[in-house]
Amino acid sequence: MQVSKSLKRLIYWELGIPISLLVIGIYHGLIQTVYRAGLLQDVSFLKINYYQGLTLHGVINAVVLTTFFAVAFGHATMTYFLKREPNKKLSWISFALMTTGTVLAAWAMLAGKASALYTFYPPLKGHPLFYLGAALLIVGSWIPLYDWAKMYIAWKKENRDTKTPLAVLGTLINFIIWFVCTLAVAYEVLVLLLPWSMGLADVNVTLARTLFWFFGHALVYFWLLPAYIMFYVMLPKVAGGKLYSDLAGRVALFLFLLFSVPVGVHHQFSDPGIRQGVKFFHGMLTYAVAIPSFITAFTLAASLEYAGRTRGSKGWFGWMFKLPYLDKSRYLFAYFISGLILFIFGGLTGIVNASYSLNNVVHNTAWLPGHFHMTVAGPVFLAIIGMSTYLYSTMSGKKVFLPKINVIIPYLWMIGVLIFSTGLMWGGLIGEPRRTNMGLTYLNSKSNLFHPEWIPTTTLALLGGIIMFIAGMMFIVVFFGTMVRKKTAEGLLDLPVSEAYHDEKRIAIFDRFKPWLVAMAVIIVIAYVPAIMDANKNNGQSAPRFAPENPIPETLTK
Ligand code: HAS
Repeated sequence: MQVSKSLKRLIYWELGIPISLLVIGIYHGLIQTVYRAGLLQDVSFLKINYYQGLTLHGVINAVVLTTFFAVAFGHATMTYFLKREPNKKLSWISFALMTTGTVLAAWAMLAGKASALYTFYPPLKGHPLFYLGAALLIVGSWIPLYDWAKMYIAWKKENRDTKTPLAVLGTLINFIIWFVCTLAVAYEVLVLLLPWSMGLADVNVTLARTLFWFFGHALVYFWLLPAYIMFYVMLPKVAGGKLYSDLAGRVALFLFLLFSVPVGVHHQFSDPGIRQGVKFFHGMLTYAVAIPSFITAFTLAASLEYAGRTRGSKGWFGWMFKLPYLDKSRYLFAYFISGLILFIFGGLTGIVNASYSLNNVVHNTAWLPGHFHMTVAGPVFLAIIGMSTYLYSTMSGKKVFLPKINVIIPYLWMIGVLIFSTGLMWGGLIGEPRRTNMGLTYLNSKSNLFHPEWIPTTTLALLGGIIMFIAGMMFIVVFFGTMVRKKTAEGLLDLPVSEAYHDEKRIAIFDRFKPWLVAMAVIIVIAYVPAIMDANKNNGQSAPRFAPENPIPETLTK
């Protein structure tokens, strides 16, 4: 479909800004693996401190890129499926707020004044402008939901008995989850962290962490759902088949609405301030939030099997060999399938984390980044970069630069992540810590803390990191190479849309938000009221204080 120049420009900027920053984000990922393998034995490299680099890596890749992309992709899907464009003024205001927020936070991080990591909860403290930047990025990303809801209501009035398009349902559900979960982090930032970082008040660390994780786990589904929309709506089509069941997609999306938020305490199993019963309940709900992903795994596998059989496959597993893995004209398939293969392992390791007893073994070890690079740096990152190239190239009418390279990038990235995460998880199981500049100590043969058993694990992670870096840079070349090409066709917003193999008839409950929103609110209240009460009571005032740059309690250093 033809869309206005203003919308095109908006989407290009919303893709282009975070992808430019990605160069810094990816570079700092590589440098992390170099420090950890003991090849860098210093507190900083090229004047950027270890924790400063780690903060830049996490904030750019996991917060800025994902948020900008979700908004850009939301504009594309809502416009395409509802056949109307978002309000231009509001969309540009949202963009301006997000960009200002990013600039403020980037300044604070680059100036070394906010090495508080991407989770930015206390006791690590950042500059007030870092928190203000985070708040502006979030507020800016709220605006489109208001606008899209209006577009949806107008569409619904004209199409009362038509099923809501799956991509529209997914986008609205995703941004409702985002709105609800960011309320907690907005409160944390504005009421707790800003006054604390300006030296005006003390902070309740347990409460701040609890509010952060109210946001922090729902955040991972905010990252995931745009990829899920692509998998349900586009993957079967680009694979040459059909979506096995449309209803399965709807059920999965509504289950995410119910269970994405009330699970955050599974990040706090080791926090002494929160009682066992709350941890147990959040643990159970964490298993519940895995169900929509299991539904997705079976539905997508059935859809891919159908595609393989349509292409003439035989036997039980023959379909796997008939899919268009290296088809340059269907390069989105390569990005999607590589992400899905990684997610099999990312999902399974998530279930390990969710188990209270197993969590005691892996918490705060290198296992964790092993898990989350097979999720957020797996299906999420690959869907984001594949779709960014796709959206830019189709909307601008420019052919993809280096199409042969473009189709192998996701496989190279997948191999890199598999090696990298194996190194991290293996290390984690033998006690290797996460978020630690190991070049200074554990991987430094001159230190009395030297741990030679972590040499193979960190070397493996380094090897994976180098491969990921190469694949990441190849993507940057393809994306910006496409941008500078000449236009050869009319630029259109054109998304691949799958037909459903089972197109079940409309069921009212899966086309209405109200009952689900009420259920969502009830579960959140049950899960979080006791957690917040505990956090308020056990504020950890008597716990020793640490400054970010020094691992020794402040009381002992004064
Ligand atoms: Fe997680 C920590 C539990 C999913 C991201 N997670 C993290 C952190 C991040 C993260 C960033 O319970 C670290 C935060 C920090 O810095 O401290 N996670 C889970 C569970 C799931 C899960 C149960 N996580 C994700 C996703 C993420 C993500 C998605 C990003 C996008 N996670 C945890 C827990 C912790 C945690 C604890 C805290 C640990 C601690 O101690 O700190 C589930 O949602 C996973 C369900 C997924 C599946 C997989 C389905 C498979 C599919 C692929 C099918 C493949 C096909 C292809 C069809 C059940 C859909 C077949 C075709 C062929 C050709 C083979």
